[in-house]
Amino acid sequence: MRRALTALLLVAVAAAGAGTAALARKAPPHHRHPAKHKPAGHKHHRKPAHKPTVTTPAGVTTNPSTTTTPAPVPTTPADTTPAPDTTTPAAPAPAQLSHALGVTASDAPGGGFVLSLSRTVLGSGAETVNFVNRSQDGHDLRIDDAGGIAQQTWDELASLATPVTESVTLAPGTYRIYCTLHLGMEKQLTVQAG
Ligand SMILES: [Cu+2]
Repeated sequence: MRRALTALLLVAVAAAGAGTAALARKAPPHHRHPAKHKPAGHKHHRKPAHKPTVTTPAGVTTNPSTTTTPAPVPTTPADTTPAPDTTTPAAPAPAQLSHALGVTASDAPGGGFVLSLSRTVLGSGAETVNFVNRSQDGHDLRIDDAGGIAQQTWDELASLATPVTESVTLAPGTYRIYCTLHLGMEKQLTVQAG
């Protein structure tokens, strides 16, 4: 009988495998933990319990005032956070000026034609301007400075023709970019230093 039982136990242990191992791991800590915790926990509880009882009669009113002091602390980090944010965007702003412009001629939904720009502000200097005609009619393009003097011109592009890229050097100022064939097909372009 004993042999049969031990055999069964061995089989059970082998079959359980990890299960028994887990149980074996769980068992020892259970026994150890209560033993360690009990003395440690009791000591900790007793020590603070003694101190408050001694200090309570000395100054009960001083303790609440010190606990409310940490409240102003959160305002200090809040003040330091916005400071780096305001200084950071100021510097990279001039670097964002582009020197590339896309100009597209297209048919307006309600009739007529529309000229649209990929951006309305460029950095001064050498510019690359790409003229695209998506309209069902032909359009040309011209860039004039504020005095009406042409800075660059494009010949008429047939409907859906291959886009034409031209280079032009523009100084800071305001420019008029337009199609000479259709009144109202125009946009204003601003060139800034950079
Ligand atoms: Cu036009």
